[in-house]
Amino acid sequence: MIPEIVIEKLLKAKRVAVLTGAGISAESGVPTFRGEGGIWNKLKPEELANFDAFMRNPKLVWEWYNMRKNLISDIKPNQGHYSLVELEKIYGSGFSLATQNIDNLHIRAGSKNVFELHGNIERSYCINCRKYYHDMVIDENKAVPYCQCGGIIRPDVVWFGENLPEEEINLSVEAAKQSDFYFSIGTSGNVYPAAGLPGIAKRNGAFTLEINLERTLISDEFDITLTGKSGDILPEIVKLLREERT
Ligand code: BJW
Ligand code: ZN
Repeated sequence: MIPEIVIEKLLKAKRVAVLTGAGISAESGVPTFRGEGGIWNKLKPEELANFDAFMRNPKLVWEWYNMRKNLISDIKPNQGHYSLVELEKIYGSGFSLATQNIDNLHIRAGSKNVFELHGNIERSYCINCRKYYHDMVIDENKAVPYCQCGGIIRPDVVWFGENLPEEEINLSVEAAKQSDFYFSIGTSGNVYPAAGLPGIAKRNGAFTLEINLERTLISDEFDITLTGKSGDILPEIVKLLREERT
């Protein structure tokens, strides 16, 4: 059940900004990091998601990313992703989507104005000469890919202690500040600076809505938290919004 105020605020809104996290892809079959079924209940982030861990054991880290890359290539976006494509059609250039996900599913679903805060698993780069590689096929026997220059190649993702891509985070902060309505979908709110975006939106006057299976560390930043699956709640919101707009 969607509270009436959500649709009222969306009808008035000119600018709608969205933050997504691993939860929006869970219904496509991508495991989340934390919470029920989270990969970090078994694997430790500090052993995989930082540069020192990569340099210590690049083979292990590449195995992890290759495993996830294979998983992602076999799956499809879900109704949550597609509903955000519908919202972009409604709000046009007033819509933007900041995602912490590296799985490319928003782009594959058809979202256009997407800011990838933590990189993209389909890109890699050489840590020596910064040459970029797209959709790199890794030689299973080598396990760790090297550039022509001899440098080691790493996934183009953002690990702990690393800066987020400047343009992406700046545009996401600007979108949060300018938004009339801010959605936070399927993120636990553990990881900054992304987790700070809903608070920025709220302090700048946006109506803020969280969609998650459960309350999170940042639930207090929201006017409303809807508990449930994003793949159920988002299509319902889009349906009600379309009905009211006609
Ligand atoms: C559903 C659902 C369904 C399930 N429907 N919902 C301020 C305070 C404290 C610390 C810091 C701070 N500022 C910076 C830091 C340090 C650090 C940080 O935040 N640490 C905290 C853990 C304490 N941040 C950084 O280091 C960042 N860089 C930075 O700040 O640079 C400046 C700097 C430089 C030098 C030194 C210090 C700072 C970089 C962060 C990079 C995060 N990288 C990762 C890995 C990316 C690559 C990869 O994917 O392999 O990004 S970590 C991992 O967590 C990944 C995710 O994008 C990120 C967030 O996770 P997310 O998306 O929220 O997923 P989950 O699993 O946590 O939650 C899923 C949610 O979905 C759950 O709530 C479920 O309930 C829900 N759910 N199914 C709806 N169907
Ligand atoms: Zn190189």
